[in-house]
Amino acid sequence: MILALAGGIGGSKLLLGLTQVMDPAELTVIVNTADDLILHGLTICPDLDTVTYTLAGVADQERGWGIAGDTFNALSWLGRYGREDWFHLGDRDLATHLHRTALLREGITLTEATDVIRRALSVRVRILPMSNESVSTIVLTDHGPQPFQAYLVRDGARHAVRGVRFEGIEASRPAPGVLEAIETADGIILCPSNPVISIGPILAVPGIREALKATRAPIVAISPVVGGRSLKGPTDKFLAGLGHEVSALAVAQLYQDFLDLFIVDRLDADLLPTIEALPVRMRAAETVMHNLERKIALAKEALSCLASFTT
Ligand code: FO1
Repeated sequence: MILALAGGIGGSKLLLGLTQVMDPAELTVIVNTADDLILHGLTICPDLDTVTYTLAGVADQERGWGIAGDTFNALSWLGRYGREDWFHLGDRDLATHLHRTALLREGITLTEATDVIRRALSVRVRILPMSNESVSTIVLTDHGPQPFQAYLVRDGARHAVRGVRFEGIEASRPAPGVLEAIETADGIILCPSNPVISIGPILAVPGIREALKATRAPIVAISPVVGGRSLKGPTDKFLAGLGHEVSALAVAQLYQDFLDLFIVDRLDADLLPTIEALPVRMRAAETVMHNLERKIALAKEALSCLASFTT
């Protein structure tokens, strides 16, 4: 069993590659839920949905989020009613949020609702939210604290980041199956997701980081930073805002207490002595996943790194 930890867009690309080179039924993914929001009375889980839609083959590949070919008629009517319309919920996507919200109101947990949705979309990968308790990323900016999606989407990530807070994290518990998956995995992969606001909240759920330190499974991470820049999304802003250097090395340092091997892009191959001094083994590979071939190649690389610990 291979376990992956993922945020939304970057994580999904690697997960798609993994499903092409291994049995999807032997893959479990723990997904960040601290980006979740309640809007129009609906529980919206962007990272869970991005992972599920990608693995179901219905994701909008261009944008990275939402459903391919979706329309936005309901959203434009919400706008006419004076409701917030900055978060672009497509008509089909809205059906997912209506369904999930109804399931939660009927009394099932987020873990169960996630499973119902992924099965309905014929996804064979087991998808686990990091926690059933609500955790919300609050971005501390030079314009005051902002909920994550307001900072990113409504305000276009234009305010300087000074820090982050994960509201509700102390009272959260790993969702059922999460600690067992870490304990029993044959190998663990940290996807190239934002280390601060995608992987960070997963690691901050009480018990998860400790379980990663204790597991016998080898742990491999892939850098989301290439040549000192994040390819997509605001990883660079968050690293810099929290006082870290924007480099693959800084990402390796955030994981060094449990990490066995770090995959960096070939552009960062010169980091070898510094990363291996942490001490974390390092491999350089093509990490930019422009197309399906690249996703598959990187997935194979990650699996071969994991296999190197058992042979
Ligand atoms: N990202 C945007 O940049 N603009 C949007 O309007 C937007 C809407 C949206 C709707 C549903 C969904 O599942 C994701 C959506 N995202 C949107 C992506 C999301 O804000 C972030 O990419 C993730 O939360 C970061 O992992």
